[in-house]
Amino acid sequence: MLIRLTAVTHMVNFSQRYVGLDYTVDNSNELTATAPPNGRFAPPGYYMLFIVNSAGVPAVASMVQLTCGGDANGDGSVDPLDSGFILARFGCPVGTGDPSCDAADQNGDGAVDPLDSGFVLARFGSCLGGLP
Ligand SMILES: [Ca+2]
Ligand SMILES: [Ca+2]
Repeated sequence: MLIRLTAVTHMVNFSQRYVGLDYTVDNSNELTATAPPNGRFAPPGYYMLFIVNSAGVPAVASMVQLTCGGDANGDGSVDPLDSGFILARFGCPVGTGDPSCDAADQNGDGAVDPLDSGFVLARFGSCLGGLP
């Protein structure tokens, strides 16, 4: 399960969120959890990732950061600004330590090219917060 890191203001916690995760365990007892399908289930940000045993006892949480597929410029939403970010980086070398080039490779194929803009266009609005 994921529990979002939150902030309380005026005695109300507006960003409180618990997200159950689907998971599988293979023959070597390796557990693989599936991330929420989009930002409506779990908005981008930092979460505590807990594994809970059959008695309901949680392990010590690991901190994880959920990012939004298509959010190339990292502002928390997928919109035309992300396409512009990618367009400005066409041909940018990926995997050489330049974080803006790595972020622009949205489809993860190792190159920053028009396919990355198409990836983002198909996801406009996919990282909006709120209930599913
Ligand atoms: Ca964005
Ligand atoms: Ca790419």
